[in-house]
Amino acid sequence: MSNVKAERIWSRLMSLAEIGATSDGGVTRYSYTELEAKANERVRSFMKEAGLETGYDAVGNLFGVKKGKTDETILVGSHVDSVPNGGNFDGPLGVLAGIEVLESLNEQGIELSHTVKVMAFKDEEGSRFGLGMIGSRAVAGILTLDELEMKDADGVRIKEAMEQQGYHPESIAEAALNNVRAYIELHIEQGKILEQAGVAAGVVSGIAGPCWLRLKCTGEAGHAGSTPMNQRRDALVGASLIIAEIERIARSTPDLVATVGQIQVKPGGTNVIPGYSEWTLDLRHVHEDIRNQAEAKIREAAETIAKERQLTLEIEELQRISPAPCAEAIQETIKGSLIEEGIDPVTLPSGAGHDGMQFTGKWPMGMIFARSKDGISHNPKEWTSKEDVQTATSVLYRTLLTLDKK
Ligand code: HGY
Ligand code: MN
Ligand code: MN
Ligand code: MN
Repeated sequence: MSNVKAERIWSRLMSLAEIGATSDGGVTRYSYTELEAKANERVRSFMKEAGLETGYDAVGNLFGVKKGKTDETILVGSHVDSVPNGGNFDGPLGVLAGIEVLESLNEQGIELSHTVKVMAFKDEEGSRFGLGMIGSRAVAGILTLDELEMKDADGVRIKEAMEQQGYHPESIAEAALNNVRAYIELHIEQGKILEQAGVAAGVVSGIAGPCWLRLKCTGEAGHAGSTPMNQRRDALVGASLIIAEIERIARSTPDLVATVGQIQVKPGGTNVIPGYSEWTLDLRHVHEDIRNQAEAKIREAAETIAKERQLTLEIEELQRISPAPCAEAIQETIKGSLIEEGIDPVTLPSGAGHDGMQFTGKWPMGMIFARSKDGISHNPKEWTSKEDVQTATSVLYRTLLTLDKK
């Protein structure tokens, strides 16, 4: 029995949901804002209740530590930032479950060989600046000063936002960790596989790699009434034709997913032919070569359409992360934990990106998924039952104890 208490996780989840709550029960919590700082301080209070040593690293990743007999560290983590009007489980469940596991061990007076550090990584979602996983990149020692030049919708650069929150861009290298044994993350599945399999939790085989682009079309604004159709350089029509091609290419490539999540049109008058359009593309696949081939086809189609429509096209790369395999040994450990919990192990890929991707090649990474109701996520209707929270957290507890013995 793991002795973890879902009730405690649940009340903390609901408490955290108050910070950045939206009118329809969702949450909007962007990185390096006062709101996120408030959320981090609330999580920090939970870490203190759990008897952990707490602090923030050089980029503002919040951490809570349970000292072990050795300094070799097992990292457990996730994030508390969100997408716009997201759900209340995506990220917080993993952080709060990690705290609960350590609190339960402390309550039982169980000492571990390894030191365990539970972390709330900064800006996993990339919602504000377009660069995701800022905190875990810094922990992996791969965050660059160039990346801190990326701007939010108000033109505020990441480095300025960091400074506003009291962090120093020039010291980001200090956040890099070493002497790490492994990283494990509990996260909601955000899909329907576990629900269809009828199980509360599962083990992740690997994480699909996202490539984010921003495409910009420039044509010519004009009068909607007096400009014949064959004399227009309509930037929205250009965007629409390109997006239709993206959809066609994605639907004809098995397991590829392509999403246009944001689009802007200027000047935006009803009677004005759009002279400018820009939109984002989120392209993913568990195999990098298939993703890259699809990207090449999309780029070619976009250039052809822009030429035909006498538009200028600019394509900006926002982020490109390679797909990340989960360590076989940790997958086996998680399967063992699932069996101890009386669950037939279901192994599944993650279409969603996660902080653990940044640790590929650094230390072994593994993920546990908790069942998502109707597979909904990035949506206020995102939901995982308290019973499933109990089960998934017990699987995390067992996995940590087994890893600690290795
Ligand atoms: O975009 C993602 O896959 C994750 O939610 N950051
Ligand atoms: Mn997410
Ligand atoms: Mn997430
Ligand atoms: Mn060890």
